[in-house]
Amino acid sequence: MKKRFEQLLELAKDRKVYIQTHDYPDPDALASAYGIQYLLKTQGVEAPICYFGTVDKVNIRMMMDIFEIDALTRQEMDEVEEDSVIINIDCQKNNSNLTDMHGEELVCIDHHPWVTDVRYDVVIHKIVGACATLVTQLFKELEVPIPKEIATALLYGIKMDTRNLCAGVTDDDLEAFAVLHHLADEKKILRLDNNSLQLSDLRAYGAAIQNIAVYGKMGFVHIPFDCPDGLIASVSNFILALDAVEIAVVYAERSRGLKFSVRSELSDINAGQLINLALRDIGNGGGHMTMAGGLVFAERMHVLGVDPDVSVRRRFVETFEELYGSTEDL
Ligand SMILES: [Mn+2]
Repeated sequence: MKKRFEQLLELAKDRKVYIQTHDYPDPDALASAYGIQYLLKTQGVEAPICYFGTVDKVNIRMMMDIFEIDALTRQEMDEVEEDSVIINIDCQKNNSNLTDMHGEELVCIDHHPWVTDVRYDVVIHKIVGACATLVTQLFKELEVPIPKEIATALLYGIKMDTRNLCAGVTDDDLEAFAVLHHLADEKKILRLDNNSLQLSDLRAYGAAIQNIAVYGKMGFVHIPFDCPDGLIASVSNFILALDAVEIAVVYAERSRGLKFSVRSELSDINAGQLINLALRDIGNGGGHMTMAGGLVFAERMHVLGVDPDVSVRRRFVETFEELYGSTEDL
């Protein structure tokens, strides 16, 4: 890891460097970007954080305020020079949730299953619960002390991406958690934890309560308006809390297509594979065993016919049966 970070510094010589998270970044993506930004700064490299999409979730906005995380404006992103070095963090190029920006994507730091065929010059990748875990390991290997603010953000990133160390957590995450736990500001973590919902989010939860359809142990929710990725994921977790639902499929309208979040709490059901196959000819999808996301492209929406909800449910049920047998046996 240390060597790869040195390669990254080599790339950064005489070139501008930018840290790009996926669109609509979540706490793990922002915390990881914030940590890498600090690490680079200790080596004399200034690297602004940038992302497409907006941050509308209240806890993420609060996170940016508390830690004074700055991101480039859209206009500043448009002015990025083509020979700049882009670090993709918590995502990979060609992911449906990563808009292409100016500059060369030469570095990737990510914890999701490797799906891209893009050849990065430097890759720091391991499948763990949170990208913040990899960033914490980088601090340790480089023997750079982790400031309190950074430790707090990274800890929050790990908590959020592993649902409080309950989902997709690995030994690496637990080790990182133990390191950060001693350094972090507990009051700030509590403040962030206790303010994750805003009034406008209730519309999406309302849609979930009204529209939920359960097939076997699969719960489907169509949120009939555009909403941020983070909120779709929260609604997904929300319906997963129902005892009748073991697999959550939640989707919202996005640029005339559909944006998906899938959650599985059954250890033998792979959420990433499920969505990847269910949307194979109309969009894309992928992710972890327990959490995944995807997109139905606007230009392929017509394939879903007059009743897209029925088609979506049929696709997931059929894919499920193809992979695991009857949904009744769940
Ligand atoms: Mn992540």
